[in-house]
Amino acid sequence: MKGVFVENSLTKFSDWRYGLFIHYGLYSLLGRAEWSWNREEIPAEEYRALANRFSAEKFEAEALCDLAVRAGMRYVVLTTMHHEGFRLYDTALSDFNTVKTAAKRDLVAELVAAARKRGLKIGLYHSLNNWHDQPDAVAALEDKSAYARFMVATLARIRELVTLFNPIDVLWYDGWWPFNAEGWQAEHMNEMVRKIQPHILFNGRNGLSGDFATPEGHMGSPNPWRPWEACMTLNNSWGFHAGDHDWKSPGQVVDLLASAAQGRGNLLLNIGPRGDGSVPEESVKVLETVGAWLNRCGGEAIYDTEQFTFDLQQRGEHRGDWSFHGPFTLRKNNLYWIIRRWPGGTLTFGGCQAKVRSVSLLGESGRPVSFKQEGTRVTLSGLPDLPPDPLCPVFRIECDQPPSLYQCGGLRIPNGPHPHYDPCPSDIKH
Ligand code: FHN
Repeated sequence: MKGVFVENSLTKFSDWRYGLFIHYGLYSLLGRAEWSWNREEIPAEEYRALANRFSAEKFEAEALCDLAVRAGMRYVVLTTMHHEGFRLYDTALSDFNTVKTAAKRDLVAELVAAARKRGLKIGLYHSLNNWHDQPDAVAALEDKSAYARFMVATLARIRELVTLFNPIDVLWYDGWWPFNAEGWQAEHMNEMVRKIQPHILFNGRNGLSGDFATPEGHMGSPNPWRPWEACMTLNNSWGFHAGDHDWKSPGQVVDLLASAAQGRGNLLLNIGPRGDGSVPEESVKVLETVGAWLNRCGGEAIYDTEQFTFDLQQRGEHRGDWSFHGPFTLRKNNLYWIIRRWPGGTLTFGGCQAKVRSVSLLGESGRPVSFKQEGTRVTLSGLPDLPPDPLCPVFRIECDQPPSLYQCGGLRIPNGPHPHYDPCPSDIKH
């Protein structure tokens, strides 16, 4: 199927909203992120020898999936094999894997079982690029016979993966360079996989557009009517980096979630376990803090929302945040205001194209809030000087119809294709 979004019970993809991305491999032992073999030109034998001390003694699938649940996440995506070619599962195609080396464990099988036990959706990341096995993609690009052998091996790996782990929900392709869809035989690849798992979803990273767009490092998709999933690091590294302490704050993660909620997209937020499999405590703390907020008051504003973007200029960021206090999200007749900067006293927003019926503060108190509406201008009053939530207070603004917000300069995205509207400016690549 050419990138047709497969609608079935497994694939209400945008409802998943929030997932845990896990980058774990031999590179984790080095602590210099996942490209260190390539960037440092480490000799192949020296890199391969890492497998002899990759014991993964603190890799605990149950604890990782418990963390995902506490974080408020609904799915997990694990790297089964990154570009380094080291498989975290029991493959018959290579001994370069965690069962035949120091760990003596099938880490993918452990995680899939733990995820299923908790009702988490499961995505398996798999790199098409493979720096370990020969011929590699570079040789394949330069030599026809090498290309034929490379593709036989690549397709065999993909076929084995989706046969060993069946059913899963997403096959998360990565490492798509240097080939295009034709080079990867991507139509055949996807048809081969769908013969084994008809329900499975593909991201758009084997040269085809896949079932969902896959922005990386930024929120939002150029085509607002197609499912999308933004993958983001919690610091600046996918694989564990001992020197990267630049952790996003819980408030910044809330901004990312609000952006996903506004655009009916997903946030796939990454952790990079250390070489022994343990998870950096700072990343656990951020995930748990945001998870507690989702559970306390934020979940109603983040999950099961409708598309809501009213400023074309900010479309790429899906911010929909004209107020300087925090982003809005939308769910049926309710507007949600996530307050990231609490001024106290009163809060006002303009451009409200619906009649407000009531305003309440989400969370334990759930108390009603005084408000007045003058035309499209709404003012909430009687607010305490200090924010009533330790992370981000959230207001539910109940309206007489699905509200839209727009003001001078900001426009609503049409609810569907429009003869004069260009949803995908040519400067946006995917
Ligand atoms: O090269 C990889 C990178 O290491 C990381 O896995 C990201 C995650 O989306 N994908 C590729 C870069 O786009």
